[in-house]
Amino acid sequence: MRPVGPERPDREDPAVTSTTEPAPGQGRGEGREAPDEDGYGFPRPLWRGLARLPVPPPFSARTWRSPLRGRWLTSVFGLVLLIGLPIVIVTGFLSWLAYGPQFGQAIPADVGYLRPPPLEWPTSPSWLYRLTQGLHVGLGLVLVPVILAKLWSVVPKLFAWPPVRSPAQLLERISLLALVGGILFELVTGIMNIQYDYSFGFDFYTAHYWGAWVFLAGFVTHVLIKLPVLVRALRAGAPGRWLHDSAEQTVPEPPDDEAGHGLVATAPSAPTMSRRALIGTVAGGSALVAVLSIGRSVDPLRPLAFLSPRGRSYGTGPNEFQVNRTAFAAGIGPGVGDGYALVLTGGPAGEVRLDRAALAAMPQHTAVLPIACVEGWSTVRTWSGVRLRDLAAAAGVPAPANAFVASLERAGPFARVTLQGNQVLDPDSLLALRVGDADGGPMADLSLDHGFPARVIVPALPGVHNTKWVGSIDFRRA
Ligand SMILES: Nc1nc2c(c(=O)[nH]1)N[C@H]1C(S)=C(S)[C@@H](COP(=O)(O)O)O[C@H]1N2
Ligand SMILES: [Mo]
Repeated sequence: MRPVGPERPDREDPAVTSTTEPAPGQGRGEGREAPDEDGYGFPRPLWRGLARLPVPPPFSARTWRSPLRGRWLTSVFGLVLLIGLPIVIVTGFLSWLAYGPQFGQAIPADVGYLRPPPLEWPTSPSWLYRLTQGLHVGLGLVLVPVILAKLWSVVPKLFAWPPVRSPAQLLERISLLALVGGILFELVTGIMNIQYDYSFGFDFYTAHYWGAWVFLAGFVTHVLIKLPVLVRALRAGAPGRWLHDSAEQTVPEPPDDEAGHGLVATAPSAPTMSRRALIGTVAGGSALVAVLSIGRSVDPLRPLAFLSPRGRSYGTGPNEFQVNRTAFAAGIGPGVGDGYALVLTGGPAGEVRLDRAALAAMPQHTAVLPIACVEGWSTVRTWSGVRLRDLAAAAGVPAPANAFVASLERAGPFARVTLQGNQVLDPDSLLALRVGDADGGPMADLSLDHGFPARVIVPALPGVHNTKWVGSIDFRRA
């Protein structure tokens, strides 16, 4: 191991070696930069004056001594996030769109000018929402170690002194507030939501939606400013032979051009870990999160889903799959089937009532469809029941513009839904009465927890809108 003393960085660093060492107690920045390349803008005397102030750690450049930090390392993590985060962002906004903003049922409902273009959420492919929302939650979780590593790699900049060096840089630093604050807020609220922890006391959907715009603004600004830096750093290549260097052989990156304000330590300590080990640890963390999360969406791997909330309800037999809101929680008792009759309205003849025998006597259709919750879990089941379009015809509205479905559940935010016309008319859209596994196993009546006597199941529809314990459907013309 090479001894690397704080007062004698053993590398060619013109910014340090060409000037005198700061006396003890003197602030960072003092005398470190070549006079005309210090990056100070208007009003220059102010920033230079600030730079001369003695500052304590962590604002002193000597606080941050990891020899691994530098533009190359930050750019490696940055590249992963540059590819991954746009997928998380886009799938997040798609989830908002999939909730049906045209019916005011996206959350938040009123988004003013930030209203994405109206879009009829498709019913095909049936796994569309399963994919987009699985990516949103799954990739969001997998990127957590990378985000933490990226933040670690740039933390000296958080404490750069002076905090600002020009008006343009002030704007950049404000965008960093949106970037870092935004991503941490989105991660914390998103993770709490999939853990069913609502202790933050505000509406999750609303906060997560607006937080996403704040983050997006910071992200776009940051990419515009930093993309050239990232490309240059990656082109320049890694210091040393990063894949082969041991900790002892690991050398610091060449100094950044922002002497005293950059990522490379001005007084690096001896390496305790190689770059390969650091990147491998972060990748391993992401892989571990992936392994512990995949069971949320892949049924045979469900026992691996250690990151899912424990102690959630499951059914038995053909009904053995995740229960989001139990019948008990929804105030639905075992007597719900007694005297049950589905009420259809909207047609010229007025109300049509169908009891269970009448529903069972109609043509039964079977479809293998996923149920995919906004919280990221999903499962594929075989469902059978009456086509929604057959019910529309029975009500006397064969081509409805949309349909309003109401559950027997009284309260509850998800006790009702408006379905688009294409969602009512898809041949696989069902009022399901029975369910089985995805592989053609035996079928059984829906359990009480899964929506007995009847529930909605529509291809590509967010899980939340597959209403359980359906009491009535109103088919609406234009
Ligand atoms: N009436 C009613 N239907 C509901 C809900 C509800 O709270 N009330 N929850 C929805 C949500 S959020 C999901 S993900 C699915 C889950 O269906 P499952 O519990 O049968 O798996 O049901 C949906 N249907
Ligand atoms: Mo859900």
